[in-house]
Amino acid sequence: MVKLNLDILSENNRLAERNRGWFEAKHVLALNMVSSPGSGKTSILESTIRSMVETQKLFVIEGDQQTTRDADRIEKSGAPAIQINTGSGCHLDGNMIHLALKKLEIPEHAILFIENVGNLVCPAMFDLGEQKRVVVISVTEGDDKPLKYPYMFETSHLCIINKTDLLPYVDFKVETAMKYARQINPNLEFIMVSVKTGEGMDEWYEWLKKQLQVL
Ligand SMILES: Nc1nc2c(ncn2[C@@H]2O[C@H](COP(=O)(O)OP(=O)(O)O)[C@@H](O)[C@H]2O)c(=O)[nH]1
Ligand SMILES: [Mg+2]
Repeated sequence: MVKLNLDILSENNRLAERNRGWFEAKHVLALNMVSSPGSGKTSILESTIRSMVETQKLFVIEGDQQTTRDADRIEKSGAPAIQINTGSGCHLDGNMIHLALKKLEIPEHAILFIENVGNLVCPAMFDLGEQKRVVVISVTEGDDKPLKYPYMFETSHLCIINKTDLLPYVDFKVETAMKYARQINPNLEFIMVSVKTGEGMDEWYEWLKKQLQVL
């Protein structure tokens, strides 16, 4: 059983490296957006697309178990999107991204957002070849999530804390969440946002621009 798990992951890692080479050759910034269901990944992407699409080439791969709802939302906001339905699967993998890349026809210097299946466990195990992993948590989820799902926070580069407009109504201590996450990953960056009010979104756009500069 252990051997089988290792084999699945090593095959995925091989395919992820192939994707990473493809992104590097085309100077494409690929971001793997991970979170529990409902933390606001699609909402963040919709706002980002509306704000940046005039000046930046943006593409989205949407992962969900069923439906094309998120890809439809993304397309409405103005960027090409492809939906991958994983069925009973709880994460995207390197081969799914490889197949989606063939269909999307992404030009050089684009940003590719990959919205993973909402789940703080399985997607952490599967490298997709992305340059950066962005974990989104929302203030309604509780500030102990970094302790309960450490591998996701350990493997992420940026943590977006969303729905700050709801902070007055919930028992979520931003400092506590950050402290727990830093215990696991001292290099993790944080941006606090509210998609609803727009607070913090400029900082996120600046972070994206900074990543493009170092490609
Ligand atoms: N109050 C509030 N609600 C939000 C915010 N961002 C997203 N939502 C809501 O949270 C729900 C889930 O958002 P969605 O983007 O579908 O999350 P996803 O499952 O991570 O893609 C939707 O009802 C959104 O309108 C926010 O900043 N503040
Ligand atoms: Mg979504």
